[in-house]
Amino acid sequence: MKFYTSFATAALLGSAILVNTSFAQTDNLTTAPHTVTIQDFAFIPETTNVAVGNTVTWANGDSVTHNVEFTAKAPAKFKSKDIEQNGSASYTFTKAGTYHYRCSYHPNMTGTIKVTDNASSANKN
Ligand SMILES: [Cu+2]
Repeated sequence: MKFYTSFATAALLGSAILVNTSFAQTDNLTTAPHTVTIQDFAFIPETTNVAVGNTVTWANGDSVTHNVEFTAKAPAKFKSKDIEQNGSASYTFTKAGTYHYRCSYHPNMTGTIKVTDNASSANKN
């Protein structure tokens, strides 16, 4: 019996680690900081799912200056300051919806933030 319990605990721990790994890859863990990395003229990940109230930080790993500007159809207006190498800018989402954005200096650099009303639907992807 004792052996069985230990085995079950180990199995649970194992699946918890697997779950955490998949969250990290899809950036869906709403309690984690949401960071979009700017690298090689691209936003990585291209799409990030968050919940209302979450903050997304864009961190620039390029040597070139970039920024983040929501497109006209986004539920809110935002244009970041210039983000220089190793710099970052953040935005806290207060309205649900789909936010397409781009770097206004390099309009082919695009990304999306999907904001849902609550944490449980954000986790559904
Ligand atoms: Cu840019």
